[in-house]
Amino acid sequence: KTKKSKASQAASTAAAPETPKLDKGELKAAIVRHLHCTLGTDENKANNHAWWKATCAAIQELVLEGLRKTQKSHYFNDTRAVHYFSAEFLMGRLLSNNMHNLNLFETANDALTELGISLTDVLEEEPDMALGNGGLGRLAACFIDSLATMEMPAIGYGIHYEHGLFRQEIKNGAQIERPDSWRDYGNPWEICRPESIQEVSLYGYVETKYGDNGRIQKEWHPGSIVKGVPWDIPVVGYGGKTVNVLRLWQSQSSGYFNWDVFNAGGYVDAQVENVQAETISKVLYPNDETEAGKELRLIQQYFFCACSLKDIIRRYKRAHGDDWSRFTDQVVIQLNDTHPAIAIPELMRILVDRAELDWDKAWQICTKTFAYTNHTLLPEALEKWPARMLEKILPRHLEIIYEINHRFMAEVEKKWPGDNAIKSKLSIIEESSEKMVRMGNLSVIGSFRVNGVAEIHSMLVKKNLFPEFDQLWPEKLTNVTNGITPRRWLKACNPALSALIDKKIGDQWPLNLSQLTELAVYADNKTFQKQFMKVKQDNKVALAQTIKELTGLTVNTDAIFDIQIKRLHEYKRQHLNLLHILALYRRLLENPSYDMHPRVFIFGAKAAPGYTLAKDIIFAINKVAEKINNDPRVNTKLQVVFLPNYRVSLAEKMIPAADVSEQISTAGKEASGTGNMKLALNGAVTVGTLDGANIEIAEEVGDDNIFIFGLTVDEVAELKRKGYSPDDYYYKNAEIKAILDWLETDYFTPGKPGALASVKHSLLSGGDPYLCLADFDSYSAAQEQVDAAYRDKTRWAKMAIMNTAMMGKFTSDRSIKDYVDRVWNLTACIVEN
Ligand code: GPW
Repeated sequence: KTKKSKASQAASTAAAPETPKLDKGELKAAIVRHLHCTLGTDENKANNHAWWKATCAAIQELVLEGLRKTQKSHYFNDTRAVHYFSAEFLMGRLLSNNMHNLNLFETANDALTELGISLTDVLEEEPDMALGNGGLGRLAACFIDSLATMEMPAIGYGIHYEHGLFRQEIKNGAQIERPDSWRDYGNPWEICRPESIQEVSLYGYVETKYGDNGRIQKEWHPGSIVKGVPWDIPVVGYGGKTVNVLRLWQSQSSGYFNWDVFNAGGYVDAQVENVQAETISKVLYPNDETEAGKELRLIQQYFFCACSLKDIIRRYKRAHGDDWSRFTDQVVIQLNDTHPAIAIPELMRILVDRAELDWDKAWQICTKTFAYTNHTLLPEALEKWPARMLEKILPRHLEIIYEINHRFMAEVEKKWPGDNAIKSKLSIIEESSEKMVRMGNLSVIGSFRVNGVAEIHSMLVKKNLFPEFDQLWPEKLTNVTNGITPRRWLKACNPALSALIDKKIGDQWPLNLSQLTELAVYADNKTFQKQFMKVKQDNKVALAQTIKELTGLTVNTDAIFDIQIKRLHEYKRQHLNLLHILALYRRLLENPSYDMHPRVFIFGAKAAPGYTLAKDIIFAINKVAEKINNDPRVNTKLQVVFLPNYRVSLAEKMIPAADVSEQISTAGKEASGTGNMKLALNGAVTVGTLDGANIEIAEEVGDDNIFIFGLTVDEVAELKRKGYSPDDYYYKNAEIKAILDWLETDYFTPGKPGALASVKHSLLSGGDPYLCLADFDSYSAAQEQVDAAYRDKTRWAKMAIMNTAMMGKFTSDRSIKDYVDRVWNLTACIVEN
């Protein structure tokens, strides 16, 4: 038994998880009852899918009880709430998460075991709720988990996509996209709320009228109207006390304009309009970090913002009537990137055109309501919409944006008289050949606070992206470093490590992750090292089994498991990892006794369907993998795995088994990263650049427990300023040259020379925009250090333990606390049980 440390005493104000609301017998009875009465089957006929649904239904009963109590508490206390607007919520599976948060996981496991059913198999039946692309969408999911856990009044608003992110298949090494159908057989968690349907206008024209008071009035005559149908997903906090909701909008034909057509015998024509309306929420755009400029995407954004604002205002009016004076006391809206930025002119339209507030009053309300999170500096990801497109779809909003801009330009003139360069830089309108509306500028101007997602990123937002805005409003720009929920990303996904930690420091760490520092005193303890590394080894064996099932490959579980999992993007540099793998392969061929510990390189990544080079890199990884894995000269030391269809539920299997975490983006390009935090929390050691949150991870774990390599942000800028030429590295570094030339032969693609050439060319004639060649030697050297460190078992165990021990900062509870203190000004609402 260990003594309680100061940290855990301080945390004891945070409530311990409640004793389960049901015992094993009661839960068993509830599951069987749902099998009979909800599923219409019985114990003998039911397959795992039916057992999954029945188990969900049994758990959902408790979830809904919590939801009802939470809503009652929030209503009676008239609480201020945060409204998290996000085009993406990457929730993953919910059953395991909800059971853990209700402290019913063990009970359910026992109950199902007695029924002769494996909980593990049942959990595998659940399709991932993949309504997001990557980090940005998963961050939203972690944040709503933390908000509920911390008992903050909060609601997530987004889109009820019929198809989430595509399912990836690999055929002959290449990515194929298949539609994701996550709710084809029903979703047991969601509740339709027809009583809260909203209508949204689109297209049409604006009429200018003169009111009785002589005021100019604008009236938008829409060309079409669609319905937004809300689906609520309960979000259970850890401990099960607060249950918030994620409200997702599904588009539906309003039938409003269709009646004439319909009655005139136009049954078929009316169906066409239905199809158009229902297209809005059909499918998630699969482009991560690229602005597509597509009309449907803008309509999606406006659709969910307009529905959500109407919903918020309806709820506000129910308590406060037409008195707008308390609106900003009750409502704060967080914009997850610029995707929901159209909410700013929409709120102005409601206040000015509908509520008939004067402009200044309305603007004051608006700029006290919105806060904006920036997640990238990549120019291709900064959203801009053609003014012509806005004019067509949202004519009144374009007028309002012009008015916001006009008034803002007057402010800029006051601050920098006569400086037209600054004006054209800060203007919401970009006066290029095609006039564009800059959603980033609109978001900064319309928000009271703007944050970046890691220290270095926020610094660059201030210094490079929005320096003049920072001068104009020195308090506005700030930092909130990202975080991850330790409930999903340690407790639920790594039960063996969680149990070991519980035994050492108690079971309160999921609520106060800084308590993990208490593990640091055992970092040199031989027994603890053995236990910790035994857990890692068992997790590697389990992942090896998954690899076998998914790819047919048998991997060496004594090898270093080296994992890179994230969307495929040049800036994330999966191809730098690949170059290094090719270097190892070549060294092994040239020198069969080349001294390296066996290593398995494991990738998971989806490429945007239209991103050719990203797909080429996936193809190259698969072709190189095929060759290496079948080459008996090297495959005892080197193996390469590409796991298809990377997603939240696969991440949960990979992360606990990682020895090495690859976080190798070009410095300055990865805003934060969150996979870096998940892997380190599970005892993986990072090989990383000084980019995003890697810098803060290095500060926490210390230089001895991380492998940092590569150019810094300043060095990258300096190299680009001087003029970077990848040819210099190609011609001066024989290994780089040999590897790149190898890619152009048919060695990896027999009979098809040049099949991998695009990867080479992107790094030479393509200019190597992300400096793979410049960082190659440094990366390769870092990997040699990894190899040496791993061979020293004691040293490695200590490093792994220290990574887990020092990750406390990166709980999303801390991120949420920062938002609460620095942005939202919320107070918790204790929900009575
Ligand atoms: F481009 N991120 C993402 F900024 O996953 F909008 N998708 C995106 O479209 C964007 C950002 C956007 C990621 C960042 O790349 C990552 O560094 C960060 O950790 C994550 O957002 C959450 O902040």
